[in-house]
Amino acid sequence: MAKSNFEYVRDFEHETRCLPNTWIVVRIDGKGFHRFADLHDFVKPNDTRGLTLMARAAADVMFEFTDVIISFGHSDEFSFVFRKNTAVFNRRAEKLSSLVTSLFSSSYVFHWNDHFPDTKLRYPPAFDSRIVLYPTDENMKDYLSWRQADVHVNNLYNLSFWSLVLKGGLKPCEAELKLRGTLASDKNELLFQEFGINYNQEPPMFRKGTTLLRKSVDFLGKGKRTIVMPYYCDIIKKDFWDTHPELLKQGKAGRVEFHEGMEFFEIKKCS
Ligand code: DGT
Ligand code: MG
Ligand code: MG
Repeated sequence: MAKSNFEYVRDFEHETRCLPNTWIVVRIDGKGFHRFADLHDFVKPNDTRGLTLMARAAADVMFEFTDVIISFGHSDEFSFVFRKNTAVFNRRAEKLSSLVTSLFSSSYVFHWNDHFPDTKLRYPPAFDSRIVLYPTDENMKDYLSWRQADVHVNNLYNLSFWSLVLKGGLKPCEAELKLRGTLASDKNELLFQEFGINYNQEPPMFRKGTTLLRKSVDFLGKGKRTIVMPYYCDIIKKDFWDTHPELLKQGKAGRVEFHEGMEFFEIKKCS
């Protein structure tokens, strides 16, 4: 086929391939979610509806990208870890990052009404994204540990701050001043002494963030299905990786037994 005179402009296109044999992490984060959460009356400091909606959108990303072996999120962010040997889109960074982000954003809007039936979505939310490559298993595990440690630090601070403001009647600047320079133990003590809150009894979803894993489950003889299961557990300790050995082996989805009340996500399409 004859080429047009304009064909040369293709030479200006540039693509970045993620290095082979490295864990690919795509992290998305809500743009201006401080304002978004306020405008949509999110419960402070943690809104279960918003956090579950984030997990729902992340599960859709995992259904589309089956090479994502684990994802982890809290607040307005989610990290997706692609297996080291993934060949999806020839490991093209822009393709991966942009598709994960746009699918996440559209799924967030698609499922909004299920989670906020009484709240009109006031404007289309947006998410940014970045890609980071980790060469060793240890680096990748440390990355996830870093994100989970962040949940702990932020959640303890936010719970203390909002308890002082909403229950203690302090102005935000007074609460900030009171918490300045305090250690984790001081905040635990303050929560318990002033508000009767035992931090360790706060919902695990708030304290530990949400970890999503792909699992294969036999629905009581009705056949095996692949689901995405949320876990609200410690992912820093070795125990987590021992319990889910398929992750580091880059193997197939691990099996779980079905039980009543089990929490999981399945692909949802409009009928
Ligand atoms: P950015 O990411 O630089 O565009 O700015 P933000 O405003 O998204 O800041 P970021 O990502 O550092 O912090 C997340 C914000 O989202 C934080 O201000 C609190 C808000 N947020 C996230 N989840 C919840 C929630 O469950 N409840 C409430 N009230 N706010 C939340
Ligand atoms: Mg943000
Ligand atoms: Mg954030």
